[in-house]
Amino acid sequence: MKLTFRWYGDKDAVSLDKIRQIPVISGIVSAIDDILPGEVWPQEQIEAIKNKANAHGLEFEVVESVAVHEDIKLGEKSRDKYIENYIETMKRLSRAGIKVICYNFMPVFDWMRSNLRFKNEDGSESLAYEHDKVIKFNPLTLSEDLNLPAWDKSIGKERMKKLLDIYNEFTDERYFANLKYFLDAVIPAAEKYDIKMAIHPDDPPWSIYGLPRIIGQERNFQKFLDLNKSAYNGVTFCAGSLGCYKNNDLEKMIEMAKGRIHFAHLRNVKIEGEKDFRETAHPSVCGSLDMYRLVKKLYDTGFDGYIRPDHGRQIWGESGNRAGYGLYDRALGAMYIAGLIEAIEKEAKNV
Ligand code: DNO
Repeated sequence: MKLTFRWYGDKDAVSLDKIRQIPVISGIVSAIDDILPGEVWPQEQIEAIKNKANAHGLEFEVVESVAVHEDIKLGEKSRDKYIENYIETMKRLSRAGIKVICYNFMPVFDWMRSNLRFKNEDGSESLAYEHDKVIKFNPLTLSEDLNLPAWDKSIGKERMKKLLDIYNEFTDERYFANLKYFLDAVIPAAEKYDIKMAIHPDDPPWSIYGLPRIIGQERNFQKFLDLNKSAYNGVTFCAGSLGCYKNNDLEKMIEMAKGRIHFAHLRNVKIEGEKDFRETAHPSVCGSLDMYRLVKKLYDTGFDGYIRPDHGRQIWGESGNRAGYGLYDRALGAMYIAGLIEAIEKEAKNV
């Protein structure tokens, strides 16, 4: 297993100089900043990220994310052109040595929270989700109030309204069919270029504003894996996204996706209601998930891919970073995960 760390490029308050000082981090997970979904990634910009990482003794083998253009999700005629662009980007990424692409198929919004500064008892701050609050937000003006990295801020109000109207007519089946169309087109390219595709679960894995959000509940998990049975059609095992839904049995889901998990995001959440949760520090004792058992299950099922710590709390007065992506708490998370891995590996090998 390789422990990695997300880096948001030159504008990231968490610089590569800092990341390289976290022990046992082998590489960064990154993407070209500010590129619009659907555009072909310029080779020089891909190489530039790689060169910067390498100059700091870090690898660049995982991209998070290559965004899927909305027309592909909608199943518009223009999707073929965007799929072609996607495949060209994959080809260029493979030239730079990229092994895994993390992407998602969430309509319109990426991940969602209701509070970016939930005050914990110890004075730290967490990202939190309360469903009643989220559904009261006006989705048309949401990105003015909430600044979540990964949201496409180029969608104006009018387009947003249109999208919401169109998606409200969608059934999950139709959305699955559009995902299958995308997978059947890109997975042969993934095989050719030896790049593993790792879909990120919807976060949280339930519908909001009537949008189809189909990835992340156990009942749909096998269905996703069966859409295209290539081992290159895999998942990002995001413990926090999957773990905030109380009906998910995470260890069972690891078993289901054996050999198809190409990337893991490990973080803990505290489930506080049917559809309410708060992000916590990484250790098991802090949240609802047993992180030891998850890492152990990953190890026992032969997972040998990339892991990264996920969102951190805001601690020690850190400021100026993207929501969830400060340095301190993620570095603590990385060390905790590194400890779990060392113990599990040594115990298994009896050393
Ligand atoms: C949130 C991230 C997501 C993720 C994308 C992958 O912190 O985990 O934004 O990068 O959904 O496409």
